[in-house]
Amino acid sequence: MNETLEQARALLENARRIVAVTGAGISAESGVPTFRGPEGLWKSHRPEELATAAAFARDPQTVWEWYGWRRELIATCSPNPAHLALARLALDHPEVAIITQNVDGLHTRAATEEAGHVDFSPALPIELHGSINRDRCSACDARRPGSPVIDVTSIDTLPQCDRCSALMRPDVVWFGEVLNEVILDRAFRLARSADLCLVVGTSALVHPAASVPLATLGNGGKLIEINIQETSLTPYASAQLNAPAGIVLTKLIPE
Ligand code: BV8
Ligand code: ZN
Repeated sequence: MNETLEQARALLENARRIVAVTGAGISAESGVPTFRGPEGLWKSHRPEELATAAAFARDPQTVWEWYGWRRELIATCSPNPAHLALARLALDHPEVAIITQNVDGLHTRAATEEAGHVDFSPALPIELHGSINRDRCSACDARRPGSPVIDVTSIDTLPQCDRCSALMRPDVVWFGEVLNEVILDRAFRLARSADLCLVVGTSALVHPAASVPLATLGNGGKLIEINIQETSLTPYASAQLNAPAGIVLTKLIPE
């Protein structure tokens, strides 16, 4: 891997504009289960049963039970060296954007750890799929920080909107739901204008997020893939670093 690491280092040093596109794999070393890995979340659950608006309408208690469990688990996890390395890169290099599919908030916490508590920092991510730590009203557009513990004993004990009393839901994008247009447009614009895309810890299966790295390629940019497995993006990568993100990114972006 050393030769590839050298290649990746050279690409990073020469890059003018960099986007990092991350998936659940970047949080694996923090203890957040991925979706499709051997111990993945989907193994014990079925996406169509849980991560859809129809499932929530049919059985909000079960959907909230799953998100409540994930929220409590994520609260015990911390950013790992991979998140911190990307935050360092974004703070040290003038043109870096972190675009994440993850809803765990660990990039945001890494930005705060690396740069202190600021309202804006180049290390803050664009969250394509929302945030598990925020609640959104299922009827009006009220949002609020998510409650740490969800009482799922009955419909009446589930989180309700302070404004219109409708059920609150996790502020994430479910399958079959469109992504926020402004966020998606910004992600594609940044990817198109980048000359290097770092793709970290994603199976590249979920669209439209999986197409963001292709926007860099489509404009003549290069790809570095960091993943413990091959994906559909691997053939397009100028360097494929086949090892855990925490190890690779710390070598690539030393403290
Ligand atoms: C949309 C938030 C327009 C919720 C998520 C039929 C009907 C409707 C839609 C579709 C359809 N068929 C296809 C679609 C489109 C669908 C889609 O892409 N489906 C896929 C499964 C085929 N997309 C959508 O529905 C999107 N909306 O298209 O709207 C529309 C509307 C109506 C009809 C048609 C179209 C919305 C998608 C957003 C879904 N929400 N999350 C929640 O989290 O609960 S997606 C979910 O999967 C996560 O956000 C996650 O980020 C995402 C992708 O997964 P990955 O991050 O890649 O994670 P995964 O576990 O898969 O892989 C981990 C990787 O890490 C692996 O490669 C592994 O090797 C690697 N790894 C592990 N450890 C490490 C590591 N790498 C490095 N180091 C390590 N240590
Ligand atoms: Zn409401």
